[in-house]
Amino acid sequence: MRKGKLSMKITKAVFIGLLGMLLIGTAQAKEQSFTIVIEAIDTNIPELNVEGVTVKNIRAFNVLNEPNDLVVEQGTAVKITIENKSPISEGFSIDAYGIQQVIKAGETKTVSFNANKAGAFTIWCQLHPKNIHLPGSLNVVIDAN
Ligand SMILES: [Cu+2]
Repeated sequence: MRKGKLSMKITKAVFIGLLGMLLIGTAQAKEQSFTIVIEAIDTNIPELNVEGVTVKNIRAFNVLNEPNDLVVEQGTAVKITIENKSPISEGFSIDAYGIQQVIKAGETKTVSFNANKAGAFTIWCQLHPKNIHLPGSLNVVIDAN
């Protein structure tokens, strides 16, 4: 009888202990959210001479992501909301994480992934030439703890 009661008490204590560990574990799970705005800076080239041909009033864009650098600790559940303020569709790719999205003009999309690979990874637009689209970077750093 007595022995039975004691083992039940231990079980209860162990259960509470496990529950506590679980709760602490949940609290320590890393999550990070970012919002990236794809901005297009309108550039007007008044006159351009290419191979003897003069072209006037050319509309061009420089596209950049703001912010362009994201830093997270390895193992973080990352959620990125991408807002496209460019007048045309833009791409959003992070090759190492298999991310490749197309966001239409004025559209917002969300990507979620677990940053389980450490390193510096280029965030780029797969739709347009790299010289008009400034690349960004996802830096996954090793947990200091
Ligand atoms: Cu682009």
